[in-house]
Amino acid sequence: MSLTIALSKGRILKDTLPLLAEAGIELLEDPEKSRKLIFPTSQDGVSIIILRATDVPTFVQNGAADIGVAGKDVLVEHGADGLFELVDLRIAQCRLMTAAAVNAPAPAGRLRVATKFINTAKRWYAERGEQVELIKLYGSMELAPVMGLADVIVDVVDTGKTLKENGLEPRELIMQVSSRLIVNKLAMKMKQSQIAPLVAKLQAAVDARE
Ligand code: PRT
Ligand code: MG
Repeated sequence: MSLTIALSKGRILKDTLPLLAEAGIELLEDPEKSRKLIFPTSQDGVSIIILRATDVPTFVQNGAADIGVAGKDVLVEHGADGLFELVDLRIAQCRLMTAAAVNAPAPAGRLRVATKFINTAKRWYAERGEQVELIKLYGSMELAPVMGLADVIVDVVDTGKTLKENGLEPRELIMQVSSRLIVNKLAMKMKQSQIAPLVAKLQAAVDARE
């Protein structure tokens, strides 16, 4: 039986590979040094595909990948229909926050919020009864307040260095984020004999780190 695992380059790949290795799955080639997007592994029939972080839930949801690793920020924004979130891998930890220019006062009118997390931001401000104007961006969110495009941003923060270097400060915590192991619902049923042991091994590898 074949099994496809969806990962994204960068911190998720880097932090997931040691966990997969503990479950007996190792890459034969370094994806960071290759243009290929699909890689065989040390385990027969198990391959790893490399996607944009935000595309991982889409592939898993539709069964184009059986399993994936995605940040909670991405999962909440995308919605979790058709997939199970089975393990908190506790990797790629960060916080989803609002941020604004240092000491900037709240604007008189409607707050302008720039973010790539449109659904999450909309829900969060709605829960507060705040009517805001949402501005969809795909990257370099930090520039929006600096250039006067928005009053605040909603973005992921780790050390806070990027905010600081751009004259911004963190304001409100929206959620704590870590990466999760997600599994396609149908694959969970059809490939249970393959997936269940893998999930158990990954959970054990995570628990062993506490
Ligand atoms: O980069 P790309 O546009 O392809 O996609 P992406 O940014 O969504 O993916 P990637 O690989 O950068 O991040 C994947 C996941 O890692 C995210 O979905 C988060 O769950 C998690 N994660 C953990 C982070 C960070 N830490 C993080 N620091 N994702 C992004 N960042 C950004 C942050 O927004 C800032 O711009 O990294 C920059 C440095 O952060 P500071 O606070 O340390 O300066
Ligand atoms: Mg990035």
